[in-house]
Amino acid sequence: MIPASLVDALRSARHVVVFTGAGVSAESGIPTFRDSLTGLWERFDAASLATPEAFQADPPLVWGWYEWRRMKVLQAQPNPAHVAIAELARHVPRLTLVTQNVDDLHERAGSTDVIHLHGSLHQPRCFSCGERPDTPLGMPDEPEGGRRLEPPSCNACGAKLRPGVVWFGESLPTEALNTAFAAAENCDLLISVGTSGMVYPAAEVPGLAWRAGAVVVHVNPQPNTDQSEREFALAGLAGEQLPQLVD
Ligand code: BJW
Ligand code: ZN
Repeated sequence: MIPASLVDALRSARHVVVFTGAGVSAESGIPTFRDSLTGLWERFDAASLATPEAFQADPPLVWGWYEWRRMKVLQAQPNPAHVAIAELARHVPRLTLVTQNVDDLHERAGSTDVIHLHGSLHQPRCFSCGERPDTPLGMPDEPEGGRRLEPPSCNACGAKLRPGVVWFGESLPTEALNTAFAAAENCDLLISVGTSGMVYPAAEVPGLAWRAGAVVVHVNPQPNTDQSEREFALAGLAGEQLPQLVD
């Protein structure tokens, strides 16, 4: 059941921010990071895969693992949660979609102008000069967990390409982060979907909205917030809760 006061807040909102994490893509078969048993960091060591130092130490290990992840995304389809968010954008005066996800399932569900705080699996760039290749990567064929795979070389300088994601210790894209923070501070309602809220500075987004006076709702089977005034938790799967909210 969606609380009546939340329905009212959604009906009257002029600017809605939707802030998503890995949980929004879980029902598409994309593993999250920190869920017990199925989370990526339960099975793989973040420090040896998701840092610039890891890539420098062993480029084929890191590239092959990301190619496996990219393959899983290419094989996946948007789920009812992605579709509901795209639909919501057609029903409110203004919607800003901010995602921490490196997949393209929001775009494939029909969302536009998606703000990717942690980059994209689909936009590799040169580790050395930052140049992006002009031909897209092909369809990878990777076993579970990936295999060692030599990264392609940069056309401009010959150095290795790296995944276009934001690793631990790296700065988030400045314009994306500024736009996300400004939207949070200017919205009437923020819907946070499927995130553990553990990774900064992205995790600041819902709190910024709340402190600026917005209504905040968390959609998560394991809500991780103490609810306060103007704050709701819809305990359940994104693919079930969001279509109900948008109806
Ligand atoms: C469902 C569901 C269903 C399941 N429906 N829900 C302040 C304090 C402490 C540390 C720091 C700090 N500031 C910065 C740091 C360091 C660090 C950090 O935050 N560390 C913390 C882990 C402690 N941050 C950084 O390093 C960031 N950079 C930075 O700060 O730069 C400044 C700087 C420069 C130089 C030196 C130092 C600082 C960069 C962070 C980049 C994070 N990158 C990753 C990997 C991306 C590449 C890749 O994909 O491999 O981004 S980490 C990983 O976590 C990924 C995600 O986007 C991110 C967030 O995870 P998310 O989405 O919340 O997923 P989960 O798995 O955690 O949660 C899933 C949730 O879904 C759960 O709650 C489930 O219950 C739920 N769920 N099924 C709805 N069906
Ligand atoms: Zn280069």
